[in-house]
Amino acid sequence: MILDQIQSPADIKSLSIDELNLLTEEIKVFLIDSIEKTGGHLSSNLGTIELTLAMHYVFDSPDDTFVWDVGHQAYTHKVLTGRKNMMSTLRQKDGLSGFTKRSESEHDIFGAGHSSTSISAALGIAFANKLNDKPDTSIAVIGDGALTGGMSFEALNHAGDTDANLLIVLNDNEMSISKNVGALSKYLTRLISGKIYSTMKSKSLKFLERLPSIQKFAKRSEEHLKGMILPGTLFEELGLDYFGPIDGHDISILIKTLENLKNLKKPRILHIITKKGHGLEEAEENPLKFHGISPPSSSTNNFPSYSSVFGEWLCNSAKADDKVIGITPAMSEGSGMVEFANKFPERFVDVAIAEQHAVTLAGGMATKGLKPIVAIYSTFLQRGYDQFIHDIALQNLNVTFAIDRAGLVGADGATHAGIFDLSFLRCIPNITIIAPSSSREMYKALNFANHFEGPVCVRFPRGKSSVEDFVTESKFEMGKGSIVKTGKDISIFAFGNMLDVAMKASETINATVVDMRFVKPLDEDLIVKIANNSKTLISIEDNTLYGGAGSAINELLQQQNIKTNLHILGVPDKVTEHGTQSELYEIYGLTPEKIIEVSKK
Ligand SMILES: Cc1ncc(C[n+]2csc(CCOP(=O)(O)OP(=O)(O)O)c2C)c(N)n1
Repeated sequence: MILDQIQSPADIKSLSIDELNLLTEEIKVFLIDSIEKTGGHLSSNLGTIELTLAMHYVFDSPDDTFVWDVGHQAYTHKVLTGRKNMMSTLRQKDGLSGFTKRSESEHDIFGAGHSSTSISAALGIAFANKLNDKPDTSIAVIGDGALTGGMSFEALNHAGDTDANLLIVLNDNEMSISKNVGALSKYLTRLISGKIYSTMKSKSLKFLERLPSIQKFAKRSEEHLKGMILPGTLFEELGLDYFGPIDGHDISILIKTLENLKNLKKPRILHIITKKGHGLEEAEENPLKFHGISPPSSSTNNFPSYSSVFGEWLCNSAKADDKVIGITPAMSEGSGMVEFANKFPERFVDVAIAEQHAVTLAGGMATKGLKPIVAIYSTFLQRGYDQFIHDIALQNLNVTFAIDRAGLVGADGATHAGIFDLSFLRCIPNITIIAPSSSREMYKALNFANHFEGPVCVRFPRGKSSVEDFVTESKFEMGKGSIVKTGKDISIFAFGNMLDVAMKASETINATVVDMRFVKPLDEDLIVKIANNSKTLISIEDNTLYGGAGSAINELLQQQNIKTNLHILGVPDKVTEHGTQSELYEIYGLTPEKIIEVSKK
């Protein structure tokens, strides 16, 4: 096997094209086998094997730098840069990250997980190279999905106005997680189908002559002619030289093209066409299913996931009220919205990977009496923070945020952890925040939110409820928590799914357990009453300790001058790891055992 002899990118430089083609096949088999066991982004990685080989063949990493957008398609890069033997640990505790990570390898120049950052980062690197007098090429690899994110446009706008030695490889497979959407995506499709002709600039014409013939996608004379009456590509208008489209699975063409592009030292973009799931029939046919696959199931109960209960609620609400609109930034499957999209296509809005826009769009809709529900992962809401404050909260607009994947998410690790939302939302005026303790409670919370005038966030975790429901008051009342169990001396204020953890602890210790339901406004009366009658208070939340729900209780007790023994459990101020969700809860002490230990102290 050739693959067994590859320890570093240097080892592929002497291979022939035939050997590289063989190596492509070997890597494909290796990745399929490996990802089936570990889980991970299968179809995206099957689409980038040839590109990665060609890039490492032509360029010299780590001097030439590769910035992989999102970083989910960089498995072949990991394999070629000395991490093959660790691929069996992918996305597991103490194992390789599922994304690029600086601490993992000198070849991972920039960490990722969130999309649309690659052009900015690569441009920054190109600037540094220039200042340091380095001839190295800075390369961003970005998918057509990630290109829809606002940051990409900001970076293109800047890059085109520089002379940076920046190469952008646009990996176009016409898919985001689901089918890519939007006008830009349609534009790229028109580019591929040749309906738009490039107005090649004089330098680029010379370049064209050196390209393999398949590259000459339009005859020069025709090119000139069209150039006079048709605009150049969008990218050229923005000041970048545009090349392509070329077949991103043809290693020989890729190498020849990249070799040519290596010598051009200005902002340039190479458009390659790939197929998600390439070479694996099932994945080619259903790239969505194989975008991210889970390791062999370890599911524990039959309860529906929070996301699917959200989807059910959305359908029911939309049926009852024609003002209800569901908005997703490119995450309709993950957010449980597929059925809603099918049943209410005119009220389903996928804005592509555009979280900022999703938030402000909802604000606009709310001014005209619509009831937008923004379904968004906690970690991706970070992208829309100013919009959340400026466009929703300050104007007190009637928007519901269904914040999925809150808390520790597991294998995706730190970049995807939803552990900051309570802190970054709590400090904003006009905001109501609910953390339901089960998926049934979430259903009730969403009903409450939908009938409330003003912005409401309902934040819930990844996966399933550990219990179907705790019997608490059936209706949500503004700012009211609910005592689930009455005990002695110790009282536990539980937020969201941490109620289950508290209840389990209460089987060992004699404690009062409160389902707080609201993080903002807090049930102040209840907290004060309980604080005055307990020796020890414990609060527990799956959010960072800093500025979260426990901090809110602490602030209240301070304001009321109540001197008590409050212990706050939450995620410590650290970059969190990846692993299973339960491993992470264990590591960060969000367990019944930890509550018992604390209460004994
Ligand atoms: C800011 C942000 N929003 C959403 C996501 C979730 N996400 C991960 S990959 C992906 C699709 C990316 O599509 P593309 O860039 O075309 O890459 P492909 O997988 O098709 O190769 C999405 C939406 C993310 N990582 N970051």
